[in-house]
Amino acid sequence: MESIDWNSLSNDDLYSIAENLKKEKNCFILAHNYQFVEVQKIADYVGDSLQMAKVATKTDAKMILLCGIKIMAETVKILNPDKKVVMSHFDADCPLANMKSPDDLRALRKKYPDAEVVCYVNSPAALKAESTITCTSANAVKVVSSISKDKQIIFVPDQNIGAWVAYKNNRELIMFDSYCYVHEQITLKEARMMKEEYPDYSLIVHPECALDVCKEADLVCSTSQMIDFVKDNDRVIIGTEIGLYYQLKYRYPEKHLVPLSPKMVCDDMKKTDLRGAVRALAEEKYEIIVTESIKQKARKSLDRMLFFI
Ligand code: CIZ
Ligand code: SF4
Repeated sequence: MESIDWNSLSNDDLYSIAENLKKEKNCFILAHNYQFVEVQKIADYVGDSLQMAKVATKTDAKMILLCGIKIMAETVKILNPDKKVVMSHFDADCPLANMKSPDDLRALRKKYPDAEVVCYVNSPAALKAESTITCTSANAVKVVSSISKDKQIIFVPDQNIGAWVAYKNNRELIMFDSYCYVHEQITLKEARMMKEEYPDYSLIVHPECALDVCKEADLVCSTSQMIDFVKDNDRVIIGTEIGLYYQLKYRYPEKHLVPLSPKMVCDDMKKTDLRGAVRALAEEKYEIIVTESIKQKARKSLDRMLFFI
């Protein structure tokens, strides 16, 4: 592979190199819902972070290439400790996940020593290791409602999902002020303007959007739940990172879909392109390593959630 001139290859060349390398290396490729469609085309499975981690436990491939961001690859590694997990890009990660450190969470736990700590899956393994249970955007409301009313709850790291969960469960949560810049930038005014422009469309949004935008939506859900919704419905405004809109347009070209805003682009999710993904597969450079003690503690928090669903 050393002598490949990567810049000279067409997409067709890259697709065929990827097919050969997958077989040669016994590698299973996962791509997140927000990835470019071209990258999703080389994947054996496309989904949200939890779906990817779970599917990875079912393959007997020796190696997994994750096209997405580092924290998702860590979750895959924790649930698949015996497999080599490789990332598609050396520094694609989630700014929301890294706004606060495990030390910040330890300080909060000190202040509220009896609180349960619920950690949204978009977080580094070291933060999950400091929590009692993990949740995803698909089950956050349910996970929190399973916790006894007399318990205080620390919910990290995303304050917008936290606000949505608090609103749905009618209870207070102790939170960080971390947020996802891709989703939080959407204002209520913009959401209302789209509804006015497309009055017969459903508005579906991700709970990383601000609470007032979520309240305006017909459905607040994860990306996998958005895909299920579009399968059964037409005329939908897609309120999440733009990659999901492109994936849905590709899968359902006949449907009437519009993005809530073309501004909803995650720079880190877009660091991986087809060339980079195939090169990462060839070179296996960006292996994910999680230390043993963090792996064990984070696994407990993840297992509690998996048992739950
Ligand atoms: O959990 C994921 O994959 C994310 C970040 C989005 C979603 O809700 O599916
Ligand atoms: Fe993180 Fe937001 Fe990008 Fe998702 S869209 S990876 S939450 S910054």
